[in-house]
Amino acid sequence: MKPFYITTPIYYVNDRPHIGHAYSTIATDVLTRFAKVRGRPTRFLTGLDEHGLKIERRARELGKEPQAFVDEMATPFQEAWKALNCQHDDFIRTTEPRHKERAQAIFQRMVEAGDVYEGEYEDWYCVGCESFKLERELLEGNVCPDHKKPCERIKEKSYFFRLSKYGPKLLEFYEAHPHFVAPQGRYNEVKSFVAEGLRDLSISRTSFKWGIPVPGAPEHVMYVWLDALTNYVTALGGPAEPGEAPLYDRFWANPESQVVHIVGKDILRFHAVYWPAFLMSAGLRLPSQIQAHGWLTINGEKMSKSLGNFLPPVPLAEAVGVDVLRYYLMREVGFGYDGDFSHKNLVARYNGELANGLGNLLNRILPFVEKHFGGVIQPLDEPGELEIELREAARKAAFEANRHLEEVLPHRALDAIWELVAFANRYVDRTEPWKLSKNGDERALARCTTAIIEALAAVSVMAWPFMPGKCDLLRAQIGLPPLEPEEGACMWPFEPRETVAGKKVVKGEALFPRIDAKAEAALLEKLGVKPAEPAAPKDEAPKAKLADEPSKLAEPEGGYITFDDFAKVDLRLGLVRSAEPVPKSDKLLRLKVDLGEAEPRQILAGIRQRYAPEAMVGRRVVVVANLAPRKLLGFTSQGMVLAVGDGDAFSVLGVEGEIAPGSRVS
Ligand code: ME8
Repeated sequence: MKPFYITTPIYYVNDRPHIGHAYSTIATDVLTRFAKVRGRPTRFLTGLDEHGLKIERRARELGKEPQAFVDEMATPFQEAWKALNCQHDDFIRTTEPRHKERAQAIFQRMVEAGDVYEGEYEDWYCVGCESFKLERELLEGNVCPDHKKPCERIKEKSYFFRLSKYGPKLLEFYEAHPHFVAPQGRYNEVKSFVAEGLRDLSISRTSFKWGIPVPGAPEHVMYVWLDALTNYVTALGGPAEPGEAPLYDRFWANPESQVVHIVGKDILRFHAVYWPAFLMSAGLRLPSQIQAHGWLTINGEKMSKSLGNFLPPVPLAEAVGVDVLRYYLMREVGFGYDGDFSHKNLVARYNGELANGLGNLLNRILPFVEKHFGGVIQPLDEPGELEIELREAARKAAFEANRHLEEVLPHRALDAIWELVAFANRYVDRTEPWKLSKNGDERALARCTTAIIEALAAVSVMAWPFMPGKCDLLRAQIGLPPLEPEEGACMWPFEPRETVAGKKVVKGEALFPRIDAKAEAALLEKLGVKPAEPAAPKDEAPKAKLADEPSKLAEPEGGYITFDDFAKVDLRLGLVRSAEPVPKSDKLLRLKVDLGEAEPRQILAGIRQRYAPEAMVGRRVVVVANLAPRKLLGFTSQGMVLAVGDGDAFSVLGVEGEIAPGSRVS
């Protein structure tokens, strides 16, 4: 099986870890665990970027020596990943000797390739980005558009890397590797940046000391991005000759190894342009893929210290549960797109998908196994039509979730898994085990309970990369051991199913106890989230019910409608199955929406400016189902998706929880 080497960015230690860092690290952990379940040899690297002007200045501001400062700051990161159950195999710090020596070796290889020359630099530099900036990239007053702070004018002696020479080679490489960067939209941005022509890059600094000395020229320190990027190779013991560094041989030099860098969109250029060029120059292999994810806002706002919404992940995980936080982050945010962390949505998803969806499925079925079969799961030798359908749904979920995880779309994998959960809950509604129990129909009850437990077993494996702790608890309740992936053994539940017959269920505590309004208020208070504004101040609330005093309300513009008028509008819940842009339109998306009918409907929605197609898939939306079809840009739209707002404050109307597609909205 192909080895899998995956990395997070190495984070700057000028501040403590926040939820954005946690998002990258959790995604990386999920993908590693998935590869493990598939039986692949894996290696997960994270670490810290400890050099550079930004860190040096921060240390000095605090009156500390840089080394003492970075040593102190490393601990909260290490503790955070442990608390979030992110099991990295290595944690590299760029101040470690093992990194410094090999980073210098890479620099030396670039020199030997004839790609480094001495010169003098004069340009704008943003310390926040640790990057030189083109004048045309800056806002008025030479302000960095990302950090909103003025750049510094820097003039100093420097070594330069002949980046310009690598432009054509990079373009050729991109052409030959159409999936090198995901998502595609960002890949296109990278390609145009390179196609516009690259300038040589300054790769050393002489005006400060906090960095790795350039080999043979100790008055220079290596540019912090060159230093940092090489961590992906140095942590494996590379560059090295075959046989010298086994990890490097297995995970980097080996052309079979799949090397994936998970990064935020802010640092894509460094990974997709500079890093491959450095590697080409040093004669080393290139990564297989750079996966750029989007940016998280917090309750709709940019995260920043001044807004007081800098969200550290550990207290949050302690309050809501590690697995719940992991699940929420991976489900809520479409990988590759910007997303919002909202405490309210977290609770809503928890109640809808975890408590009512998965937890409830388990609770609905175990008591019957205990009551009728002494807790022993019965064989399912003669599945009926409904059981065959449920098994088919599980098989489909396994294939889809696998495909989405291979394509690094964890949110879509969760959609596929939770469709199985919803399907299994519907199966329970249809088979009505409580009636079978009352009537003493034990044959049918055995079929029903085992069919559900089989589905739960499949979910416990597929959801394990996201929620390892909860999935092991779930497995314990259905008599299965904790999941312990082994190299070489694929455990993904494609086929055959895990044998559950003969195992004994052990009903334990509820996996996901519901959070009611009171508990939610307490949780939000504990997390310091302001309660939502009340709809209207008490003394302005209408004193009597609408039916008692209709005349006191101003009649709406256009007059009242009767209930019968309203009932003419057939509002339905629709589940978006697919979404794609409509060619020649910057407004429209073409959706396939499941309304519980034989075929999903095609609906055109003017939401493209606010929603990426990926972000729509799996959403439950409100659809006007009996609107006369109409043609738009050559496509027939068979309904309308409801939305509210305009500009940035715009949202399609959604529905929480696993309500079945086609349900009437009333
Ligand atoms: O850039 N939403 O380190 P860094 C989502 N040291 N992800 C976020 C985020 C947010 N609001 N904020 C941060 C560096 N991230 C360099 C990297 S790699 C060789 C060197 C995540 O501490 C995201 O992954 O500024 C982003 O790319 C990374 O943290 C930046 O971390």
